[in-house]
Amino acid sequence: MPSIESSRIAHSIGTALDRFIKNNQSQFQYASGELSQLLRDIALASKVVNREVNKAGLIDLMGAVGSQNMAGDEQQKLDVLANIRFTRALAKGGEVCALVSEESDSFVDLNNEGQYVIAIDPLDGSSNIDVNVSIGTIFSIYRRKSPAGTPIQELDILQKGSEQVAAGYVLYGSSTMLVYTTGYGVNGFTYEPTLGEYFLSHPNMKIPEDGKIYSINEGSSNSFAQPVSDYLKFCKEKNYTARYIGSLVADFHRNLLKGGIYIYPATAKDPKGKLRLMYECNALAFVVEQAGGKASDGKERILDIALTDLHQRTAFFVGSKNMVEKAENFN
Ligand code: AFP
Repeated sequence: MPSIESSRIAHSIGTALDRFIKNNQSQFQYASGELSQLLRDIALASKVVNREVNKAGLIDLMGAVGSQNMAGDEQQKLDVLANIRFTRALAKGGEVCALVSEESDSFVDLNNEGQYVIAIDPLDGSSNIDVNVSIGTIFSIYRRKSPAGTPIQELDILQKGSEQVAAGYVLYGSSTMLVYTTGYGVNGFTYEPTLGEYFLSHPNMKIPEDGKIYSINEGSSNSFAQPVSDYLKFCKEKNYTARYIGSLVADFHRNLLKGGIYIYPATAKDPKGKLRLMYECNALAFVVEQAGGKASDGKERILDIALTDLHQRTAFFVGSKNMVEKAENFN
C-alpha cells in the first residue's frame, strides 16, 4: 500500500499557465510575445484580486462604496479595488494601449505604444460578494487598428466581438479558475494557492452539445417576450433543471462544464437586456463558440453585433448549441 505522500508524488502537478502560454505562443498570428505577456499580466492581477476576495469579510471590503458605476449599478468596494488592480497591471505591462471597463465612463487611453485594447468587467456579480457567492472577472482582447503611438480612435475601441484575439474569465469560486481562448480552443487553469500558480486542469474544454440545465432570472418572467416564456414552458415540460446563481461567470462556467443554457432576455426594466456586450457577452460568446457552443441575442450571433456604445446592452442566450438553437426557434 503506497503512502499518501508517494502516491501524490506519482502524479505530476501539471503544466503551469506560464509554461502553457509560452508553449502555445507560436499559434498566435502576431507571435511577438506581447499577447503572452498580457495574459500573464491578467493572471497576476487576478491573483491579487483573488487574495482580496478571499479576505473580504475580514478587512471591511464587503458592502457598497456608495457610488454607482456607468451602468447604474451600485459600486462595491471590491469592484473599485479590482478595477484598480487590473488597470495598474495592464498599464504597467505596456502591451495595452486602451482599456474599457465596466467601472469607467469612457475608455482609458494609456498613452503608450501598446498594440492591444482590452475590455474588462473587473468584478462581475459583485452584489454576491456580501453573501460569499462566486464572482468573476471577464476580459476581451482586441488588436488596435490605428498605428501604435497615435491617439486612440473609436475604430480601435468599438470592434465587433468577432475581432477579439483572445478572451476569457476568472472565476473566484470554491477554487479559482482562469479560462481563456486565443481562438485555438478553450483551456482552463486552476489556481494552486500554496504555489501561487495557475495549473492546466481543464485542457481543450468542450461544452456538451445538449444539456438539461436552464439558467434565467424567472423573477422577471411577467415581462418576458412570448418566445422566451414559451421556451421556458418547454424546459419545464422536459423536466429540465433550473439553476441560477445571479453571477454570470459562475452560471456560464457551470453550464460550460455540464451543458445548459443561460438566458438574460429583454425585460421591462432592461428593454435591451441587462448585460453589456463589450465586456460581458462578447468574451463569453468567443469562449463558448471555441468550446463548440453558441451565443446569440435570440436571433443574431453575439460576435456579429455592431458596437455603437461602450456600455451597450444586449439580450444574451448562451450555452449548449442545441439548446440555444431550440430557444431561438421559438422566435
Ligand atoms: P452585479 O455585478 O451588479 O452583481 O451584476 C451581475 C450581472 O451583471 C451578472 O453577473 C448576472 O448574471 C446578472 O447581473 C444578474 O442579474 P439579475 O439579478 O437581474 O438576475
